[in-house]
Amino acid sequence: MELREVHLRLKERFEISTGGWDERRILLLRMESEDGEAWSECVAAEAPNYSYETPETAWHILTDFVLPGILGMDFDGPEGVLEPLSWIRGHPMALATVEMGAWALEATARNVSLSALLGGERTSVPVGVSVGLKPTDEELLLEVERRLEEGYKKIKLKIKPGRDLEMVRKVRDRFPDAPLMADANSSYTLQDTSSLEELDTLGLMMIEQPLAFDDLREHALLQARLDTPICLDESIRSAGDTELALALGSGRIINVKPGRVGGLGSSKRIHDLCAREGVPVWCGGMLESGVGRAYNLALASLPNFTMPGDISESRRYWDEDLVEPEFEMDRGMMPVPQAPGIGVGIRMERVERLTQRLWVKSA
Ligand code: OSB
Ligand code: MG
Repeated sequence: MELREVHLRLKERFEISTGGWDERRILLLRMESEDGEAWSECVAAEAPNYSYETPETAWHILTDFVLPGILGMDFDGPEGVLEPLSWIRGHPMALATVEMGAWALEATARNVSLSALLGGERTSVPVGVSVGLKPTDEELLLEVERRLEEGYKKIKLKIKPGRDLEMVRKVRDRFPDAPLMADANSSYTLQDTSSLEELDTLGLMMIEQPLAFDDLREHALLQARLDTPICLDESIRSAGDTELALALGSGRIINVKPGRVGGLGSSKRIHDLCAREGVPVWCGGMLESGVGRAYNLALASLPNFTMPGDISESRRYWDEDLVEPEFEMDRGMMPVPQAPGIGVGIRMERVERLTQRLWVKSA
């Protein structure tokens, strides 16, 4: 096992209601077994502004507990790696790093793509782009125009109190038929219901996580007041949370991020549950490098991922990605890697050059 921290500069600053990113601190895990090797990515954000995990907490949990807890052991299948770790409370992004890598190892061993192993049914998927908060509306309009020209099938606008109604209305007026949605990253409370009722009139596909990151009850009260579907992101950490959210009516769409929900097995359970309930899901993103993106695309090839994911092209994030080939879309459709395992190669010399720390342990 080899865990490393790689620093990768974003082409442009990305800002959401709770903070911003200029650079990613990405943890990359390489696991080797008798079946081959697999690379996976930890998606924890640099600051605890999305969830409580950060690269620092994930490094600690991975190197002190998770990796030593499974090193040298035999497993029947990918999800088996979580069993000896089931005593660990929380830290889904750290745990997902090994669980996802185990799926890739299994795919490599069976000589199939990760998509095929997961039960994916499509070789390309519709994708969208998440557009961060901009200093001015003019800059936002320019970026939305550019992204629509590039062919993205969903434009997600980040919003926060004070950068919402007027801003979104300008975008809607300029692009009357565009597939627009808004993501608040938990920056409103029920006190803001009247502003959110105004957003409700702007023809948005959905409003993502308007209320608290750990809430389901208030989202249900808000959803009852809105025609626009609420999409839950931060509030959903498991299939259990999803069942509760659907029972309460907290939202009508689920954003699935494998890191947030503890891995691909958990993601599949959420997918299957939502498919049974007739609730659409889509795959969210955490500004991953190409390594994480390969996993997201494999997951998004499952049949109930009916809405475009936040899975943008490599060049939307980086001057140069960590994988080859880089991810490129064709008229809003992104090819799902079909080669065995995650289906993309690691640019090793670039990864080595960007590595800030390395932890290595063998059985
Ligand atoms: O809320 O979906 C979010 C990025 C970091 C943290 C939270 C979110 C996001 C995004 C970016 O929206 C999606 C992407 O392009 O990876
Ligand atoms: Mg979100």
